[in-house]
Amino acid sequence: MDIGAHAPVGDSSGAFDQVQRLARELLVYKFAIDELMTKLRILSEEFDFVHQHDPIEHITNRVKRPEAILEKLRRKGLPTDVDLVAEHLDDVAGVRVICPFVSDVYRVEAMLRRQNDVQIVRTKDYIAEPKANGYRSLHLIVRIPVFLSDRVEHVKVEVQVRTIAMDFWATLEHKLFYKYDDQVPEGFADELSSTAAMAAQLDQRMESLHQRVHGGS
Ligand code: 0O2
Repeated sequence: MDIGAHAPVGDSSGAFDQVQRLARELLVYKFAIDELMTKLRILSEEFDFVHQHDPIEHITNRVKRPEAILEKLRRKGLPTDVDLVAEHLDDVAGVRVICPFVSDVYRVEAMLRRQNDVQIVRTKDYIAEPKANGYRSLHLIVRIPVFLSDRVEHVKVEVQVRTIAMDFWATLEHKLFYKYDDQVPEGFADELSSTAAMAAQLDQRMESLHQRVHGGS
């Protein structure tokens, strides 16, 4: 089914079928998010119980809107067939994990890696290697099994793990510059990367205070 195509005028049942199919496709991503959220909540609560330190501050999630899926497929020059969405897009399902300290970001990654039913498909470490504009975060593409009434689907989820400082910067950068569509005016770019460096320094200092208070945990 091409989600970019419009059903012929008067073909209301065809259009209904298309919407139903797309809705069912997107439902599977919601289930994958639900499973991952449960896993992360368990890790958060159990680690806190054992070590008196919660490595997760909060978690948000979203399933990409159909219009945003279409827009991204078109922008990348990819087919807008609903059956190919899973093949072409890694971020239809997204989970964002906000951690207090940088060490917690890697702790969460390590705990996810230890789960047998979580396959890590790809890792992008923008903390070790920040983007040119200063963006920092750890991105994981994971695949998890979702058990449906008649089959098992292995669904991809993009997990962004970052500190409060990284999230503060990324959220404000997005608010300030989204309208420039990657063409940020020249003076702004330097100012922006210097604020990112300040956020990174804040993370380092907080990490060192954390190590003094909590040691290795
Ligand atoms: P949204 O609304 O957050 O989903 P992709 O563009 O995903 O096909 P790419 O370039 O490999 O492939 O993705 P990458 O670099 O892993 O980053 C994708 C997501 O990371 C973005 O999703 C943002 O959420 C976040 N991100 C990446 N770079 C920046 C940045 O410079 N600033 C901010 N604020 N966020 C960033 P989307 O799809 O852009 O949007």
